[in-house]
Amino acid sequence: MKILLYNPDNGVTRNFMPHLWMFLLQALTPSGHEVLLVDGNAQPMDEAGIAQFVRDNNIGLVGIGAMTRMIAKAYRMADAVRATGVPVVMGGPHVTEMADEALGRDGGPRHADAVALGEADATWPRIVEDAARGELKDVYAPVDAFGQESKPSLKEYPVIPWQSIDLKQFNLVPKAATAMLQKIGEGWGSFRIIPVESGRGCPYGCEFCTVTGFFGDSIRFRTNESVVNELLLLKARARTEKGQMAVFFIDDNFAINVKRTKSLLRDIIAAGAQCHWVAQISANLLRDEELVDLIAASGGKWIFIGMESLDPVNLKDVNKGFNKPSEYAAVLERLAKRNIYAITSFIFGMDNDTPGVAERTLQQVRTWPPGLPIFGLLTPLPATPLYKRLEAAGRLTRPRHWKDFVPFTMAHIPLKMTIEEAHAELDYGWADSYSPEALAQAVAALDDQHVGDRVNVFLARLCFRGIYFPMMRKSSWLRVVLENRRTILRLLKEGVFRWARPRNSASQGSFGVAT
Ligand code: B12
Ligand code: SF4
Repeated sequence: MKILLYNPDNGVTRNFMPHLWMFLLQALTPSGHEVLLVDGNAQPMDEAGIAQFVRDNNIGLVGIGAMTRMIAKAYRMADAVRATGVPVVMGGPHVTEMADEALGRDGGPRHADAVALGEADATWPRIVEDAARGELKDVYAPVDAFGQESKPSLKEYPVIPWQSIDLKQFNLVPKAATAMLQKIGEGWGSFRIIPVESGRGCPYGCEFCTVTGFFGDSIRFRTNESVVNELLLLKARARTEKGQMAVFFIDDNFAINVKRTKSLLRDIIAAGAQCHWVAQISANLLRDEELVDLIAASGGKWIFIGMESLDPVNLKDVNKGFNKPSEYAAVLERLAKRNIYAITSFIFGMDNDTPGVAERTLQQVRTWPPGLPIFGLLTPLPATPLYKRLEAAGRLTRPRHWKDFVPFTMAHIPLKMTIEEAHAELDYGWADSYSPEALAQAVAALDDQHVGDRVNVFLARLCFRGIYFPMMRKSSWLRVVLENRRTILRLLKEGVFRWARPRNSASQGSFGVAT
């Protein structure tokens, strides 16, 4: 049987990174079946397009995974596939919480023939075999022989065959430039950010977050050896292709067990598996100097920190009181000293927020080493404690907000400002942080750094701008390039000048494979 795994696009920007679930399920598919992958963010498709693809490729089963944000599109695509007579199985965080919605048991239309609840590592092979026999069940739940929920230990993690997977759709280097860029240095013919997980689960239980409910509060880790081998495989592929790759450790909190993280990073270094990587780590765990040293030595370049708010009252409200805004600056300095940059994430529209919160936040951000500030709105995702609290208080204005999804639009009324005021704060945060002037300042603030590091920060800012400002078309990119031409020219001039004087340092400026 031929299987298509499909991830819908998010409608705002092309994702910079593919989704791990597709590769994982592909690796867990029983032999004898062929799996094709389509990520809508890299390979846009509409309803007619997916129906045609399914017919042209003689697909026998379609698996669709989606976050809440993409679920409306996912349902439309599922409907189009089912109309061709091919069954659809859906999985991921949204349908796990809203299985009745996907199965049409809540009074609405049915979108999926089957739903995989929770982690599907163990149920996927069963789903495939049932589908091949034409005996799909409605619901697949990961349970043990006694009917108790069971979670994969990750000690037996599948080997994802990165050396042979078709990754063309995920190359961030434009096709036209590939041949030329392959010849530069170790080669830049391809550049991909690859998702790798080293563990699952987070015990912190922040009120707005799906993770603790979905993956559980017990944390499970892969063996160091299996992670190291995966990095070596990825590095080997990049080398063979005369290209570059970076890794996104998608663990919710990569240093949740600091001792384990240090041991993994030491093993990465010992095996020569260093590569440039990104990970999410909460600020409280970055107090440890030795950990930060190891992050730098193993290739860590960007750390995503869920700061959420500078207001301790807000943080306490959402059960994130372990975040201490008073230590944010020190944490960022600690990273910056080692040429590691931070992606600092903030949420506006929290219950103690008042108009002006964006500027108050930015006043602090401007005093920090340059990084990537990003902003969102407090969003009641299904089944989270936040959703339940707001629902009980009668504060949800659009209880099924995902069905008529509008990006960056609140679904409840904050306590101390209106929804419109919260939207205006969000807009201000993005516009101020990603204007050509702000980008130029971020680059200038790193004047003492290698040009590669500054190019890294600049390119990352250009990409992150697309989280909020739609960047689906080439013309949008062209406009942004034009707006930022002065900074681009400055970096280009400096790059050419430095070409003649390559640095001898151990740290690498580019965001590619450290060799
Ligand atoms: C990496 C990541 C991202 C990446 C992008 C995704 C990518 N390219 O990988 C980035 C950083 C860009 C991102 C952004 C966002 N993210 Co995010 N992200 C994650 C993260 C940390 C890891 C995802 C992952 O790979 N997990 C590991 C894999 C193995 O797990 P999985 O995807 O759940 O898949 C398993 C099962 O769900 C199931 N499954 C999944 N799909 C399917 C499909 C089928 C057919 C089947 C059978 C099974 C199945 O099987 C898999 C194996 O067990 C998760 C949290 C988490 N730990 O999952 C949040 C998470 C998915 N993100 C979340 C959110 C909210 C966002 C944002 C909306 C945040 C924001 N406010 O802007 C944005 C929106 C993105 C966009 N614009 O498209 C939420 C989603 C909650 C929800 N109900 O939708 C999560 C769960 C985190 C949270 N705080 O709650 N994210
Ligand atoms: S620390 Fe991050 S992953 Fe853990 S519960 Fe809080 S927001 Fe979710």
